[in-house]
Amino acid sequence: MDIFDAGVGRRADLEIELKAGWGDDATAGRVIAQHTDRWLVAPAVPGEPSLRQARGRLRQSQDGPPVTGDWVALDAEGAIAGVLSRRGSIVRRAAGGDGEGQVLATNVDLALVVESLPDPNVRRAERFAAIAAAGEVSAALVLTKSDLDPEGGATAVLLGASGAGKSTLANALLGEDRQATGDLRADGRGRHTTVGREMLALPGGALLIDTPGLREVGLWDGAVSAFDDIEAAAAGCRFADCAHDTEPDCAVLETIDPERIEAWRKLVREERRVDPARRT
Ligand SMILES: Nc1nc2c(ncn2[C@@H]2O[C@H](COP(=O)(O)OP(=O)(O)OP(=O)(O)O)[C@@H](O)[C@H]2O)c(=O)[nH]1
Ligand SMILES: [Mg+2]
Ligand SMILES: [Zn+2]
Repeated sequence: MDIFDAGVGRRADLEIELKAGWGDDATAGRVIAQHTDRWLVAPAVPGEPSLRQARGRLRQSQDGPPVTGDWVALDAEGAIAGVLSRRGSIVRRAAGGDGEGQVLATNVDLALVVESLPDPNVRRAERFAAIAAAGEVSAALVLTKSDLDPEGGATAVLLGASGAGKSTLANALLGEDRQATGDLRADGRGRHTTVGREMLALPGGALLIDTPGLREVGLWDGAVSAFDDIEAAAAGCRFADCAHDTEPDCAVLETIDPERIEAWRKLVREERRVDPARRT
């Protein structure tokens, strides 16, 4: 087995939970495969995974045996002594439906739900996404086999600040270094390397437009429509010209997250700077 760096998925408080639960002699490992009564465990530092056994009581515990993705505590003899708390699990209701769930994977941050073109099954994708959501895992939909879809080939556009890495990403998707990319300045920001807007044909059939980064996010009419919840809430304010600032009975202040209000204010200020006549 090759060296496997389980530390990539390591979380900050791992050691604290490990020592508190299993003592100073315990070490952490991550289950990277399950076999019957044996688990392939990678150490929390880069190293070679090895097959481990689990202590008997663990095999009967109510969380069930360790599963792929689990962080486990290894005791002084190198056996799995316990399973650390799970964050983000994909749980399938066991066949037969006796209510017991089967944990398919755990400690996952993102579920990639895969459907194939040209006929993705939307209902099924929704069920997979719901399973992910139930386990507190974010989900993204991946559509494969775009080559089989006569209507594949969407046109995408890269937007972002200069130096964000748009052209680097375009080159990665192209599979060749077509777009010039900028040297990183000491402050980590780019220097307006891309000067025109250019459409590129990606190997998968999609089109991608690379654009020069904007020094400040460009301002456009209607950007505030991304904040229509604020506009909707404003209908409930006592004063028709409420600035949602210090006014009494302000429905915006009462119902909208202050950080969101601040983001909206910032955008409105910027729109005014561009078009002083605008009073949204
Ligand atoms: N460390 C690191 N650097 C990256 C990554 N992606 C891009 N860069 C670097 O960021 C710098 C700017 O990348 P570009 O792709 O030219 O950025 P851009 O968004 O196209 O910039 P403009 O064309 O000026 O709008 C280059 O030095 C890249 O090598 C990344 O994932 N990691
Ligand atoms: Mg660029
Ligand atoms: Zn108000």
